[in-house]
Amino acid sequence: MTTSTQDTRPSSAPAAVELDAVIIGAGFSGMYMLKSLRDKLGMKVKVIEAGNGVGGTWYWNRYPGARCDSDSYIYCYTFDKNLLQEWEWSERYPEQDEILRYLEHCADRFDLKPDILFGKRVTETVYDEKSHRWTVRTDKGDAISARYVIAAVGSLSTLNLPDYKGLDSFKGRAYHTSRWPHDGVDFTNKRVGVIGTGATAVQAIPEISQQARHLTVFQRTPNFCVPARNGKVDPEVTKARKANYDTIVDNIRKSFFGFELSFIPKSVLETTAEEREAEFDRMWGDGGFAFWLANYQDMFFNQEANDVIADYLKRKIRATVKDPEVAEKLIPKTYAYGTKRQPLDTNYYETFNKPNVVLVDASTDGPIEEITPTGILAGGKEYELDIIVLATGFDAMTGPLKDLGIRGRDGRSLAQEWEDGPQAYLGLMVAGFPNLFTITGPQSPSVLSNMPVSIEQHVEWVTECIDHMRRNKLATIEAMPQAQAQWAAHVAEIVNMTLMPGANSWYMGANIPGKPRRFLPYLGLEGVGGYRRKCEEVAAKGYEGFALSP
Ligand code: NA7
Repeated sequence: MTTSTQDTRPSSAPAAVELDAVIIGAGFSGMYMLKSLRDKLGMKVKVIEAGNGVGGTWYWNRYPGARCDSDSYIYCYTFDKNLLQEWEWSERYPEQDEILRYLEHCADRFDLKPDILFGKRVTETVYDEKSHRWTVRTDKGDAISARYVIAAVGSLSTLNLPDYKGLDSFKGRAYHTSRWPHDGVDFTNKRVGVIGTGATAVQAIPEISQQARHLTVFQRTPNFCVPARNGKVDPEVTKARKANYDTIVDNIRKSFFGFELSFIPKSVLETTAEEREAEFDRMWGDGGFAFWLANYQDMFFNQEANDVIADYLKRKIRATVKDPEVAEKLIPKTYAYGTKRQPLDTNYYETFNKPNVVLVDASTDGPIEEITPTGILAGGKEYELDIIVLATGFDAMTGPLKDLGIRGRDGRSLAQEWEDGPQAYLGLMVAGFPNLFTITGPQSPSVLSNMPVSIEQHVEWVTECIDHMRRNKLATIEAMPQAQAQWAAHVAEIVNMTLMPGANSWYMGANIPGKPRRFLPYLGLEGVGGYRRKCEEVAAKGYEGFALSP
């Protein structure tokens, strides 16, 4: 590879470096995409990465308590059998720094770093119809021309920074959880405010409360939390898993959500109180996503069934939180269980029993009105703070793609095309944007699955597709508008059979003011397994629904 990474010419008109493909992002997906295109297909490829290291999500999200909510033995690459055997995870759920170490190890093992341009943010991604090539420009003045662009930018990487009045006037320190200082934050003796109670805050709050002098939690919507039950994994279990990895990998690929989990195949309404209580106790005791993703099969479809399951969780909150008023504030009342992302907790509810922790709930105490030089004003009361932690989440799924300045045929902007919500055939390609692939993009299972499973599936599908193009001397592949519209209708039809649209979740785009209310990922009736089969069928039928041109 000879591409210069040090182009110092002015950003106005640099001569574009010619490559076969550009990958944007060096997280789980971008790293595997690079390995596949470069090593399997022998293509000239570079990755452009905004961070100064690999890791994506795990490079940026360094807040206290940051760890994965998927079990470590399946939160990893599965394409390399030796790697699966050799790597040892220290706990059931890997912590941020351990996952980052793993990804660093993979980058070195597969010699990826020489082909990654670090510390450069993509500002423009523009298609030229005459040459059938894309030009990708960065904030550092690079210009790369390539036949293919693969956006591997992650689904949760564009942060949601609420536009609070007075945020700039705050005299203490304020940090968003996904832009955490690399040398950490010292909370000793500090009065800390955490805004948000999503999956991130649920991990961070118990950790911060151990160090801070005082912690105020500003909650807009409470969540149903389930214990993670992290800890060391029995070495015998690990040994058995390693001996059985082929079957495990096959299982998760064919599964509903990319885990070794499946729904209980009956209605909760057909059970006796004793029977279901025993099942709930079992799932609660196991910890992890089982309560959410392997509960009774009607949980996502039937409000009455959902109420029965939610009641168990409400009882758990009331039994754990000593102050009944605080417990009531922590109990969700406005949406069905499971329709917002399930946070996994370690002592989250117990934290509210601590004398140094206060909960300020938007609906009962009043919402945040503004940030003052000395704290947060909410419900007419000022809470004095030294540090504010914004655990306010992301402009999920579409945000990272809209940030790339993508312009396709006729100069059409992807951001404008998606003004009323995203449309993408199979969540992989968008009509009018030839040779541009989106790994775990909107309208694919993506965030509704164990991410590495969906990432590997997309990377492998894209690699095969590009291989097909090259072998058949084809210049462009592009989603057909009709196939795309049918897919969007299918995505909507399925989700409308569930309770999911009723929640103000980031899945629905409801966390971002002005964002259209659309369900962003794809919840297939047969999960990631069925979706994988569909993608394979499309390819086997000569890329049905795509236009391929010589
Ligand atoms: P989430 O799940 O979007 O949580 C963000 C939290 O911040 C949530 O409680 C929000 O309340 C709250 N929030 C967002 N904007 C505001 C404003 N303007 N005022 C007050 N409160 C606000 O993000 P996370 O980082 O926790 O998790 C994201 C995903 O990362 C997670 O699901 C995993 O997949 C990994 P809301 O519920 O919207 O009312």
